[in-house]
Amino acid sequence: MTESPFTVRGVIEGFYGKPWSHSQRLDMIGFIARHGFNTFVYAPKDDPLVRREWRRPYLGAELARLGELVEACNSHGIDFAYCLSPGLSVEYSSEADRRLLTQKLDSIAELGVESFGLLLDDIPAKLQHPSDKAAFSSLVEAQLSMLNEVFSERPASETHYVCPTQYWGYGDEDYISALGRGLDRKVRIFWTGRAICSASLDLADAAVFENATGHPPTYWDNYPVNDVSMTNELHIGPYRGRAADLHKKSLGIISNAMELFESSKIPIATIGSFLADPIRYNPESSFADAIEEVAGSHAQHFAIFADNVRSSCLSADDAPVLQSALETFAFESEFGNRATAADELASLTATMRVAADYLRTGEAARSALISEAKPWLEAFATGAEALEKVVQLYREGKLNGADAEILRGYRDRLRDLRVRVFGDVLDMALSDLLDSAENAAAENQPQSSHSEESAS
Ligand code: LTM
Repeated sequence: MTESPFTVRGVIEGFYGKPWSHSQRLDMIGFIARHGFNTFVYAPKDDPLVRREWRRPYLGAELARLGELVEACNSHGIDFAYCLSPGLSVEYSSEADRRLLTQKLDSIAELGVESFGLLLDDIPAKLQHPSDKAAFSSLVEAQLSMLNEVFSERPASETHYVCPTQYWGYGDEDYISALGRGLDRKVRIFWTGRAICSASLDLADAAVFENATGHPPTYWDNYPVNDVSMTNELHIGPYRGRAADLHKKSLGIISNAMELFESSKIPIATIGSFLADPIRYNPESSFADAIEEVAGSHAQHFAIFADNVRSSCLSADDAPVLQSALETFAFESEFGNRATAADELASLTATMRVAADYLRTGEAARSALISEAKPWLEAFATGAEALEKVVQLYREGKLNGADAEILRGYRDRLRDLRVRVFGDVLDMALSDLLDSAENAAAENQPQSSHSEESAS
């Protein structure tokens, strides 16, 4: 295996939602080590000791569990980075708060941790405490004063990360430029790219960031995370849209995972393949390999399901195989061989139905990966049933008749399920069929009532 060109190859538990369990974290550390990563960043937004109650120290069992994570990382050659998010309540100018930050980092350093992050994302963008307003002229000045004092007192051998308050954009905005210029060059600055969840990351943007801040970006890549407004999407699709030469202007990539632990492993495995060899990385073959590994004996059926839940900011194709079958059907039924127009769609639909039935019963349904995906799987099963109905109505010559109204029920049920499966593909196809049926019905209406009206 050739050596990865990326210095930092990580996964961050940095999502909003129920934090992973201790055993899941241990499992993930082994998993990412097998996939060539070298960093695990501990930053669960809803671990109270990380954010809301950042001043409270780890004690007893909580401290011991962190120690076990550090040991697991050490034994797998993974750097464990511990992060604190004090920004909701910190008084930047307060000596007492700075001391508490130092003490908390010290207590974790005693476990053998040598990498720390101070995260200032998703916090008030203005100074809040009167003392801070009196002491500083801007947020960035306050943050630099605190960060520089805390970091300067730490051992030179430690690695330090900072997540800025403005962590996405063009990379040369006033705030991020001042923050970067004010931090020691060794500090690694997180950046998510042009957007919170960026469709692409490229060398030109990385260069803008580096020129403005004096630091190459360390990408906090918000994929596959699906928290907050993305909870209706299951981000299991492969990694895409990251330039193969990104390592030339960035330190590396740290992928923010989903609360859905097993599902996260599929895209994370593809991210591992990209980081290991970005030039030869092939999203589709990496995706197939990842499904094979994570879904195990259920992989064949899971792959059919997974192909229809690709929607994310990284993917323009929602359900590529279904999209193509529906396009063939639409064309052939109008301009081609009407007798065989539905054959491809029928065979795909049958495969989908078998997969849905298999994944929703027995041992498959009980597996952690598949039970996590249950809401999406239910929608997938409903969609497969809707497509079977389309094929049946077509073959019976009823697709343009009153019977097509049944499709409205399926479409509305899928909308009510509020999870994104098939992207827009199935909804648009069902809506088109309903429109065509309505138009056909209108054309077939006898003209009599109309002519009676005009006659009177
Ligand atoms: O992205 C960053 C730096 N912070 C938060 C994450 O914790 C969150 O998981 C993602 C996705 O919603 N967005 C954020 O703003």
